[in-house]
Amino acid sequence: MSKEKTVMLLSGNEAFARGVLEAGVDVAAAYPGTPSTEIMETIARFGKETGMHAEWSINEKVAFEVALGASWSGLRSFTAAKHVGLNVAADPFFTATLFGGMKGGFVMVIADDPSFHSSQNEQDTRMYALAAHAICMEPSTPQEALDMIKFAYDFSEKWESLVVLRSTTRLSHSRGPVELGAIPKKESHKGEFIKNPAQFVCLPANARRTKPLLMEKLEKIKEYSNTSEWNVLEKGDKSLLIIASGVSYEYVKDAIQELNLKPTVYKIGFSNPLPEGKIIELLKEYPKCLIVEEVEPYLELSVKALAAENNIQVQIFGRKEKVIPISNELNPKIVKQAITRVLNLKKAETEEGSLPTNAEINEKLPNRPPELCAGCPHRATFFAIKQAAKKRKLDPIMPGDIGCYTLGFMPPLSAVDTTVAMGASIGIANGIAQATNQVVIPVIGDSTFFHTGIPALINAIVNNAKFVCVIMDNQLTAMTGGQPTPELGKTAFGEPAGVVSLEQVCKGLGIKNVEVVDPYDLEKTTEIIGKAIDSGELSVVIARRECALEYTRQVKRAKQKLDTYFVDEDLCTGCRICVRTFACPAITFDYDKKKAHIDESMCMGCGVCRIVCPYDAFIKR
Ligand SMILES: Cc1ncc(C[n+]2csc(CCOP(=O)(O)OP(=O)(O)O)c2C)c(N)n1
Ligand code: SF4
Ligand code: SF4
Repeated sequence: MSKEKTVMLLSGNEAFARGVLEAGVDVAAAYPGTPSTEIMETIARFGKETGMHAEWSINEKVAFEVALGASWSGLRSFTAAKHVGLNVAADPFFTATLFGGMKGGFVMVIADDPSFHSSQNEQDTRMYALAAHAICMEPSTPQEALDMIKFAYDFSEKWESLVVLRSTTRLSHSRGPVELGAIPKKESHKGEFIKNPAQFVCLPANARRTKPLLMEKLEKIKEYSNTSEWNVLEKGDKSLLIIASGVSYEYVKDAIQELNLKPTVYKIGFSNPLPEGKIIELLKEYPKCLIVEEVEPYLELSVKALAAENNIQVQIFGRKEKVIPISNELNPKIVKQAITRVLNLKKAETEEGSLPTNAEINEKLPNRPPELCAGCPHRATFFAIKQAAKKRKLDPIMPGDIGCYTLGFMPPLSAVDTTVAMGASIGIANGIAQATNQVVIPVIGDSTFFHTGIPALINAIVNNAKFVCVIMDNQLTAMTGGQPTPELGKTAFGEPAGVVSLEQVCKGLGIKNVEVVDPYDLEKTTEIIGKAIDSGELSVVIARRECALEYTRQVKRAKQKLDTYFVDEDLCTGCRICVRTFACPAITFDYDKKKAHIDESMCMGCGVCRIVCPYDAFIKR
């Protein structure tokens, strides 16, 4: 009797996680970042019973090194990150791909974010793979995400090479039916590191020997790529060859169906090394070729180079010809327009049938700018910094960082002057403090401080940079959904773990002025920040208060009531100080009555508005 298949509707990220479990991975390590976060979250939810080790590492570089160490010890290992996370891990990544020696399969998923949905830039991980000579694959659907991961482990072990799976936001976050396989039961998740300095000591002499070997290996893998089952040729008519990868392939399928065309489509799933022989063969057969891909012209540059090197007379269309936009996500409509232009079809044919684009949908939706939640402790900390500066008639420079508190740049707080990359607030503060006589107050979250803030603070100590570093300590990584920070003492599985104290770290570095304040105690926080400014010394103020969203969740889970506030209209003078300067989203202003108003369904009862109002009009219910 045949066994029933189990099919589930999974997001791409859940499918990656399921693939990790089905591949019998022993060690998984990651640092959160949209759009990759849910991969590790899912592994953390279901991985414990397999006996594997799963961890939220302190940053992507450490996560990569944890996985590398495990792979070199003969275990199947995994890491995941958002695209900019690969920048943080780039140093060991480049060397690990050169040296190889993966005894246990080592697979990493890097999720790119075309359209900058939750990122400061658009990067194309395929370019990294090319530069680092890493094997790279691109799934198009959640089913492929699962299947490719399992394949990638066998492949990684066969070639002793790291395999990078490139995802994008649309694949990571959209759902599709996925046929599940079995999760193997393993006796042990322990390996053995067998010493081999020629393989694992990445010194120049070893690297010189390793590089030609790597190039030889890649040539062999290129041969494999030409016949790989992940590079799929869908033969159509001779009018056009379309080469596409990742979710772009899905857009191509929709577009040609809507246009009722049948061009030939070559879907690239094995992206580095590319199936060059197969591409050359195909280019010779078609008058026109359209390249459909997201972020950078990775395929386009290679295909054009292959055509030129081999004197193939084919017109190739992509970004350079402005047929495919140079930035942002694609969609079926954009692909339809591209095909229409390349084939000189009538324009009207592209306008019918397509779903509206994101931009078209957004135009119709009410504008809701992102803002700090009601009761967010970061708002109170920003307010205190501003108050302390105002009292001293100062306009401090406030280099900001990446986390919920980045939203402090919005008016009326307008309290973030720079944001570049995780940990950059303190680094940039070093630079501005050395370059100017201005007062500098970098603001950084607790998770970000542990991630990459600490070296920049050490840099300030050893170079006599003077500034007041404010660590906004909400006790978790709020922006990516509340993962634990080192202060929480919890593993990814929720088990008890060691704790690292922020104040002890700062004091241990030798900083004398380290203070811990509660931002809800606005007066005290303002006073302490003021004192730190007056000292003219390198100081750290840790503003510690739990994330308001997390607190609200806990109260609701415990079926308790929040202590909300309301406005006593007899006391409210209509001065608007609360909305003009503090701007908690639970507070609005009724222009008919000329009174402030609290939406108690939003209020979480922090009580900070009570201190902000000069007329004591905010009353606890
Ligand atoms: C290199 C890199 N990795 C991951 C991210 C995703 N990310 C954005 S902010 C953030 C941390 C936020 O935590 P924290 O600093 O504690 O601030 P909070 O959001 O809790 O206020 C993370 C992981 C990123 N932007 N860049
Ligand atoms: S999630 Fe938490 S830290 Fe982020 S804005 Fe809301 S209250 Fe503030
Ligand atoms: S108490 Fe005041 S500041 Fe706090 S959440 Fe409620 S309205 Fe906002």
